[in-house]
Amino acid sequence: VVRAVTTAAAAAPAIDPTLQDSLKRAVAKRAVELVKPGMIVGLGTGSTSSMAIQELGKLVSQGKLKDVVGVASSYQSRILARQYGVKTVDLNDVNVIDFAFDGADEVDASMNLIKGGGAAHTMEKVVDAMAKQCIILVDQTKVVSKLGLTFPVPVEVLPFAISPVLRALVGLGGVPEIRNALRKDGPVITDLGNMVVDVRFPDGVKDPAEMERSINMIPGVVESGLFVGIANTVLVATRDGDEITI
Ligand code: ABF
Repeated sequence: VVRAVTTAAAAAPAIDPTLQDSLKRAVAKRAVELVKPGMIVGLGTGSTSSMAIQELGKLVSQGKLKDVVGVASSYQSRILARQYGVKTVDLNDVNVIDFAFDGADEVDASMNLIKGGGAAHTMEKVVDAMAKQCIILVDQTKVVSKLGLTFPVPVEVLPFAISPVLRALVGLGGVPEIRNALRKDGPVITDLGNMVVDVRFPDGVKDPAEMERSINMIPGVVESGLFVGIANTVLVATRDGDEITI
């Protein structure tokens, strides 16, 4: 069942992980049904995108999607694509991406997103923004009335500039924390060699577009995990087995 959502739900309560996985698989399959032979496909990162890459690989190996190539948004998705028989090309070798699928950590009713829980949001943003059609795949726990109330905003930062960036993020009203800073194996380092700072906003993100701009203007910030105006469709799997489009 596909029906339109006109208002955002409040954040849904957590659900059983096995059910959540089956919901992710359902939207992953649905997204891959939209891929046509010959398309250049942006491959997102994360658990839902991984399922979509697997499903894409199945269709490719069945000969149903000839001449499809993927553009990976991380080493993880590139390796997975190779493992499942989906050929990949470098982003710089294509002029356009026909279709991209990707996951998200939070989604609001205007299709603004928080991404970057998997530390891959910089490359994801480039791939998703290049796509003629970008579809975001989530289960209902990710749909929120206001971004940032429960999930922090990830920001990729040049290690060289970490201190001034942390101060500037405090200046924007955030409570920044370097991801895994205190772990024995050190902080998280992205595929691009940078650090990730998770920024909590106690009252959530009031104006996602303005906040995205403000964060990205800080010298030393590589990219923020706020995605505004990039998603064309959000496919939400609900616990009732419905798929809802925003
Ligand atoms: C990536 O994977 C990230 O931007 C996001 O953090 C995460 C999505 O979550 P999931 O693993 O649940 O698909 O897309």
